Amino acid sequence: MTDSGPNARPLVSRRWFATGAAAVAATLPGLLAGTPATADSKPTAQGGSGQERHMTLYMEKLPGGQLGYGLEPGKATVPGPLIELTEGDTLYIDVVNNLDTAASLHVHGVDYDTASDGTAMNNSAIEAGGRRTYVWRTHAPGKRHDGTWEAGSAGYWHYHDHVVGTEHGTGGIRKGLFGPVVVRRKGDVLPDKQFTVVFNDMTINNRTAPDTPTFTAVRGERVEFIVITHGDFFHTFHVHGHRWADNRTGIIDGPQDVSRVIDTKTTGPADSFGFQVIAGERVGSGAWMYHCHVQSHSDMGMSGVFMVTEADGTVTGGTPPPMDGMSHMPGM
Ligand SMILES: [Cu+2]
Repeated sequence: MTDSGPNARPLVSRRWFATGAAAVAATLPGLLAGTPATADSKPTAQGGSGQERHMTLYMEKLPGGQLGYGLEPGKATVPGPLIELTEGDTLYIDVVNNLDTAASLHVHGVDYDTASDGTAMNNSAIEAGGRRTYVWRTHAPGKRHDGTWEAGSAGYWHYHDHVVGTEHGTGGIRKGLFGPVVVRRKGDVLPDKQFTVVFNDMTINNRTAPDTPTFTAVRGERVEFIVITHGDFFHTFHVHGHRWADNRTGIIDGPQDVSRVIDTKTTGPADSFGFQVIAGERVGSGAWMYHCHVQSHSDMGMSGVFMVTEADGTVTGGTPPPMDGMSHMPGM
């Protein structure tokens, strides 16, 4: 499949983003800020002022015994839709359970009370055919009364069922009831494209090669990978030709930033992380492999393609042309 599939979901999340001022700001930063947008300027996350948002999520059966979350009836996907927030936002999610079994929505990383926990233990699951509103809150970093700092909600997180199969949602997760969450800090750089990779047992997004997602980007585009792991195994996410900083965003603050720069990251069940890279930066266009680097896992199909093309759709392969706007960098 190509990125017209579920992993083209940035468009979906942008669309519901677009119901609030944040999306307009994200689309037209220069206009709103009163400064002209230049080739070098990138949209950044706005909001963070306590916006309230609403969305509806449907839990549905998919072909092949899979289950999924979707934004419309009949449109469920594996993984489910990307949900994006900016620190300070509150999200009300009206979840419709169109399954023939109880199921739920449980989230990592954001603030919620037990009524939005999504487990049978505290009576926050949804019976078959029912619906329930879950409330996710987020906050910016701040100083506590004792002078210590409290971390903000920003990060790469995820949601999943916690009911189907066992009280831990083992069956629901195995069949596809999971999806990505990105919480941004005000001012974070926004990507041009977003790709979600879920290592679920011995699959990527419940598929194995050659049916794993092909992610496509034009050289120079800012691309965001969101990586989530589920199931019983530990994996090592690796993407060829690209590297990132092992910090909250994957981007370094400057030449003195001590963040470790990596191109492989070990990840275990319920872990999530993400990062942004520039597609083809210093390496050019072409077919770049991404995969689990546990050798037996990649051999069993945990592998896919990050396809970087030139703007006209061609691929240079071999010698990359210089990146636009990089000629001022030392060493170029
Ligand atoms: Cu693996």
